[in-house]
Amino acid sequence: MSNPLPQDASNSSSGASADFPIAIIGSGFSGLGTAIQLKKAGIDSFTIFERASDVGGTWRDNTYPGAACDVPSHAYSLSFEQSPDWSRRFAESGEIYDYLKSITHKWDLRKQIRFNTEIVDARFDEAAGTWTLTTGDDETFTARVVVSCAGGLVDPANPDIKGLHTFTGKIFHTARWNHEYNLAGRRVAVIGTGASAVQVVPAIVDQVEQLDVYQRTPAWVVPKRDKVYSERFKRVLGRFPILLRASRFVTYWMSELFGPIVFLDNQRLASVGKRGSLMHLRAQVKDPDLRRKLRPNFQFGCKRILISDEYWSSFEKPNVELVTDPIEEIKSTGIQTRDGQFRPLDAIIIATGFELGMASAPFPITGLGDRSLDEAWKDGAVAYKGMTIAGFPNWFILMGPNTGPGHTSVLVYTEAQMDHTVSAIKKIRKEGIRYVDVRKEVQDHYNDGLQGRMKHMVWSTGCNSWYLSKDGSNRSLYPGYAAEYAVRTRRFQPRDYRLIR
Ligand code: N01
Repeated sequence: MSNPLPQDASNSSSGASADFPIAIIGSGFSGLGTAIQLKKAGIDSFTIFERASDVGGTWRDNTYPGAACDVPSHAYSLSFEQSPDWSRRFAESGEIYDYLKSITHKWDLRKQIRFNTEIVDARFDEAAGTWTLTTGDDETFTARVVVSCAGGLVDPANPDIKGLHTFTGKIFHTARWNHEYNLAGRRVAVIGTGASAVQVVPAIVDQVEQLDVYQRTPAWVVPKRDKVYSERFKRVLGRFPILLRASRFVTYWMSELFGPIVFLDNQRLASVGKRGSLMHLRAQVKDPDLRRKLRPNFQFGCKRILISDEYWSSFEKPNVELVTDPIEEIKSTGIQTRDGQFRPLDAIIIATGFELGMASAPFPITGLGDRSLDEAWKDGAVAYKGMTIAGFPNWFILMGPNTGPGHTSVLVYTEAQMDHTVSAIKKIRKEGIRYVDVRKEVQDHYNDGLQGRMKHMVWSTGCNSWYLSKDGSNRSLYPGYAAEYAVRTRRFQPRDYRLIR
């Protein structure tokens, strides 16, 4: 049976359509932020579908020791829900999770969230202008608009290493940390040296007996300069919110100012970042042999820049070994590298990132003319401004293709997407439009421009990273300033869409 979503409680006061069910998929930053913006616009007729049993997305799932954001919290929080209470410059995962729970509570969102409800299929009905969503329990719901906030870096990627499943010790991914297992006194391996590893390695190094870090590619690391905020500082921020806004403003514009060092393919600019990172390496690691192994040989910014004041120095500790010889095989009691060396282990921590393949389309989605999104995206994920896809009307994606930053807070992008989506919903509702469908030629023109600019970006300089699809194209990041993306995205432009009444 197909249940309509709840009616809009605000309809009578807003004078808008009495029945306009909206489905939001996911309750991380994007889903909660969209819900709040809808409420602020007087639209209450939404239901959030969440496959887990709580809100929080990434920050509910990533609980590994050391997990924290790498953008200062005054900027890595919603601009319309700022908090003076962050305990430190770069908040740890638990504090961000608490922040997300607190805004959920403040806006009384839980009653509109269906937890433990995974959407497994979505199909558009052109005549009715509605989406039918099917859950894992085979329930169906109809919605006029779907806002997909399913997130990009969600499902853990396990490495394709021979013998991975034969290991008889403990083995777990950073994004599914095993808190029952005590690492104290154990021989532990970390596979991978990306953003997750750079945080977990220093956090566990002093607990374990032996730590082997398996590095396939070294990463550029820059100083973090974290600091704890005093109670007095937080009180002042609480009393004078303008200072909080100023802190956010400075972080935002500094990131924009230095952004080209990180995102442009420009040797001279990159050398500024590279020099800073190499100075950091020299200060952290005294052993020249070790420094040589840790020094990246690809352009600064090509992979995500990592920030840490403790990662590189961890390798000078007597219980840590940096293993650069490729892994040959995982055996039942340890790892063997290609040089024939076998290192016995009690536990293996997989820090190899996330499955990105079809991040914005994690289940079958069928649009106009029975066309599936898999089919539409067979040559790669494309969307207009990363949000709407021709042939998939009234479907909005947050954190969709080419909307990630390499240099600043992703929330700048998602907030612009929330504004765009809410302004589209307001128009559809007010004018009784059956559906809006982005014009194919507008979408193509936008993406041709985007991919043209991509050639001038550092991510295209030959390194391998999760930013790139299998065919080498970049469907992840936005090739430019966050401010530019926000300005061109914030408002829904009806002329870019077919408006079917
Ligand atoms: O994953 P990654 P991550 N054998 O893909 C290696 C966000 N994030 O979880 O470089 C051996 O960056 C791989 O090696 P290589 C953030 O956006 C944010 O660390 O491909 N090694 C690499 O070293 C980030 O960018 C935060 O040669 C293998 C590592 O595993 C994104 O999540 C914190 C391998 C994967 O690095 C992903 O970060 C954490 C194999 N078969 C994450 N396969 C913060 O905000 C892969 N690797 C702080």
